[in-house]
Amino acid sequence: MPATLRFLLGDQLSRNVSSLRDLDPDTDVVLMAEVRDECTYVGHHKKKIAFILSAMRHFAAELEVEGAAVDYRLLDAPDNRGSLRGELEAAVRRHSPDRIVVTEPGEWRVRKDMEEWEEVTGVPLDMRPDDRFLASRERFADWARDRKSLRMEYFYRNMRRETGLLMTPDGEPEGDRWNFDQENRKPLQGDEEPPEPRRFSPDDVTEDVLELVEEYFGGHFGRLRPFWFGVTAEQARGALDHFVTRALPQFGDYQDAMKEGEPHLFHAVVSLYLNVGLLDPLETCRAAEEAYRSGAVPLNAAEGFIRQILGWREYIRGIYWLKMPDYADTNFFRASRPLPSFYWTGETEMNCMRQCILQTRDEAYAHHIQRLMVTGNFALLSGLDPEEVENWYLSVYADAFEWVELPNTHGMALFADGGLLASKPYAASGKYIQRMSDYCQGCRYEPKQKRGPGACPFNFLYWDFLARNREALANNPRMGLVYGNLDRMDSDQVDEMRKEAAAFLRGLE
Ligand code: DLZ
Ligand code: SF4
Repeated sequence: MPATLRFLLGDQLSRNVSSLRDLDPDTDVVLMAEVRDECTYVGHHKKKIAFILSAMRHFAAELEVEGAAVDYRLLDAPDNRGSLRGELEAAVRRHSPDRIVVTEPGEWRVRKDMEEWEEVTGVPLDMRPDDRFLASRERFADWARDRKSLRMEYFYRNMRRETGLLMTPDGEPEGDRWNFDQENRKPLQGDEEPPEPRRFSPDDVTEDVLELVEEYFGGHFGRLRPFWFGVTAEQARGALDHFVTRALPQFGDYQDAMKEGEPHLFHAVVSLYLNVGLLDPLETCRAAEEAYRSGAVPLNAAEGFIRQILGWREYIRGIYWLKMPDYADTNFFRASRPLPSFYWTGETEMNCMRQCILQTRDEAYAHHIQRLMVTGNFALLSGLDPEEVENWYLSVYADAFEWVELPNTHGMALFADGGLLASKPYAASGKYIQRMSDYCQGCRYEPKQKRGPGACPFNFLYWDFLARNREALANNPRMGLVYGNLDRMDSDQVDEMRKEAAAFLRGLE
């Protein structure tokens, strides 16, 4: 019988993903391909490449145990074509399938390529919806239609109603409130003892991949070892359960806090598993809900965690597909400054930046506030080129795929979309970082000082950003207060800060 060729990508590692749902082990072939193009279209962090390739190998082995025929293409096979399309064409020649089945990919770039696959192979292509998400693209588009404001909060409430997560039997939100965001912003007191995330020792399969990554991608950013990510669905579930019992109770309070030497604090570190299909989003939310219902965790923790997955993650992905490809080209502030080299080396005297960058180098991880309010905030205030900043985020984080990275960086951090996602730019001075972290204690700069030697760059850059972009922002009702503050400042002082900012920004180049 002619075969069905099912081409599974490296971030689609779910047994019930749409392309595998009707898998017939007797007649079908599952194609999985390690390819150089996917490892290098941005210079991914070494840990990220190792994670994806090892997870792919483990997933292929599980399918084989099930009896499925897997045509698994190793990166270093002498005849590896180096691209998804090249590998598909070669597999079509090997298997002569009568149809190709795929799940639509998570990135526009790959989707455009995929749309040509039927023509280049001459084999009918069945591209199925990506059901690793709770809201389909159509469902999101329906929600967005005719809406003036696409704010996440309203979408999130719909998703709560639809799934019943944290809802009472009468259809009301648990605790009579939808959102406990105000209770997610405590700085650390100093005596907390954050648990470590669940770590896994590399098995032989992962060891092989680590050697491969060192050999082929040794020049990429990031430290490869120690490598401790889970690489199977079972390990990912173990990491989730570990988080729910150890860290979730305090996750709510300290979601936004930052501490030197504590890259993970009370965070789950499961986004990488969710984003390659090793964890199911609904199951992940249910685990947090159960912990709340059993009295093990407070509501602000369960709700804060569920909001990230059921609200934010789904919303961001909906926006990506609704607005691409034009979305990536917007540049509201016409920002064009090149990304400073310290984003790759960590060699800067700003301790907050240094800590967040070095941690990123070591762990391929930073939590949302480190990404948004430190490295992202600096990029916003300094007017860094959105495309360069986006490539950095897409490269350096193990959980980064364009569907999530682009709206998060372009819209949330850089406000490059002019306010589609955020009602105002997440611009902040050194005061915010001082309140939410202990970074300033180890810094050569003084977070309270706005100008003169030793002034925190986030301060003069903040006021310069506001003054520089007055025309673009002054009509934003949520900016009235800060522009009022700027206008009340002594104009000579403002001029001096702006001169310092200009000198500092020149120094970046
Ligand atoms: C990110 C990534 C990497 C590093 N390597 C591979 C690979 O070798 N083979 C593969 O099928 N997928 C890989 N991926 C994930 C793809 O880049 C991902 O499927 C697209 O970005 C679409 O989301
Ligand atoms: Fe960052 Fe300024 Fe604090 Fe230094 S003083 S850590 S630059 S916020």
